[in-house]
Amino acid sequence: MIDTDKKYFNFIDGKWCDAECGERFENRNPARWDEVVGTFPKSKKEDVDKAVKAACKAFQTWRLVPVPERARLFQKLGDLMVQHKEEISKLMTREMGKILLETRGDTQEGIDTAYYAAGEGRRLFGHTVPSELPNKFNMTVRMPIGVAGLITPWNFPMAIPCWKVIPALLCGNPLVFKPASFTPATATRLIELILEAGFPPGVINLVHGSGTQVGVPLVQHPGVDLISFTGSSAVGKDINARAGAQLKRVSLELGGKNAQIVMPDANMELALEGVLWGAFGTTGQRCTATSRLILHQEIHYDFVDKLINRANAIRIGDGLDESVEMGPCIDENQRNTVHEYVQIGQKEGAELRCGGGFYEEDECKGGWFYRPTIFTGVTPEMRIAKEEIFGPVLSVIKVKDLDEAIAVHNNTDYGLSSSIYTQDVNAAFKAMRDLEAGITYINGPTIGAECHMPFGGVKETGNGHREGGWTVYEFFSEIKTIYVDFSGKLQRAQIDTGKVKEC
Ligand code: UN1
Repeated sequence: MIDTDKKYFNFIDGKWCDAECGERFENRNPARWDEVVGTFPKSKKEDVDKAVKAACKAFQTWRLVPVPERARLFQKLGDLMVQHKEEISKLMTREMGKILLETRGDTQEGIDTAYYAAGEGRRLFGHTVPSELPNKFNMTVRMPIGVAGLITPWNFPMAIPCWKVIPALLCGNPLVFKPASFTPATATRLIELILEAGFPPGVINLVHGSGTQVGVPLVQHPGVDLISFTGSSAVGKDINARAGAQLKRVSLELGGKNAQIVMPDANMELALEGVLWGAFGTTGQRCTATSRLILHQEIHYDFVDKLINRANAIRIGDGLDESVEMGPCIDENQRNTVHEYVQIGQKEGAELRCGGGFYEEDECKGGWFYRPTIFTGVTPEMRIAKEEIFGPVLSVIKVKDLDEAIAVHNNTDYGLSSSIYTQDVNAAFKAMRDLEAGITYINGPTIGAECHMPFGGVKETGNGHREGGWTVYEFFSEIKTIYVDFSGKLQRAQIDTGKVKEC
């Protein structure tokens, strides 16, 4: 039995609670808009203040817990997530629409991140470095920073919160977590499992609500020491300006306009499967989605022909039905944005080859479905070739050789993920070097990052930090440099040096 219209709460200072104002907002299923998944506290600045105060208090004890002890709790969390994987994934499909196959992958990415942290807690290495003076010892250690403000998007409701919550806590930072208001139920399940795993309640504070009412006060709160945000470049710039005014450490994971290049020597079936998965997986609503296909002119005609046939055959519907291949857009606004871009593409002179409209057949009338859409004849200057659409729309650009493919690829403000299909090792290495992106796939689609590898982009995709892998632990900890002088006398660096006696 599906539990609809459930009442969810904030979690502040160890207690489940409503917003101070008592107001609530609804979360609905984008595949069946009349289904309310739950109601959530419509929090405001006063709730953020309470949460930050609780996190500041918790910092004083949490920072002193040995890192391997913190890590042990992540082993338990991973086990609990494995146990609840199916239930979490179904809830996620209901609240944001992507198909069950993908929400299971999303939950798995959270599980992998928890187990990775369980091991990382026994590393969190510093350096020992020789001193230039005798009887002196130099080293660096990694210290917690303070209260972490975490703001996450709706397209990966479990994986992305885990990418932030888990390393923040492992490094000793209590947190205030504001999940996207489209996916607050999955976020709440994560917090419930974290508590069940045995984390001390004060270190985790969950505040539901909008970007303006909760996100902005969180970013601006002087008690918050670092911010990690994933979302649009426009919001990222605003956060950076606000947090930068207080010199906070900020990690921004922003938009993308990712492309797959296909060369004539590529394995065509593989390239075809790759672009279908990259462009229409998650209904194109990934920051890593393939929204441009850069095709060599020699294969353009045949490739496009096959691609259109396959795109037209994609089964659209409610993601809970295992036979469905593509779910809805997140809401009506997003579907309208997608459609506006399709109209822009047509006005710009691109050729609409498939899709291009709402999908409202049979059982899909009550949801925000859009047909897989492909444009050919796209030129690099068109808006559909440059702007992030966040929907199932693919722009195909024809090129004459590898140099042009790379130039076209780089002709965007973004630089997250990139891909090339080729059997030519020279072309592959040239692409690895010259594609302006934080991630390059050879013979794989632009989506599919693994949790133990650095994740992030260049240009307007971010501000240089990386999530995932060992690199995210660098963001969530501060390096402290320590000198221990056991000579018993004043030794002056740079001055009392150069006195090596004969041995
Ligand atoms: C995102 O789109 O915001 O590589 C993250 C991928 C996923 C993560 C995507 N593992 O597509």
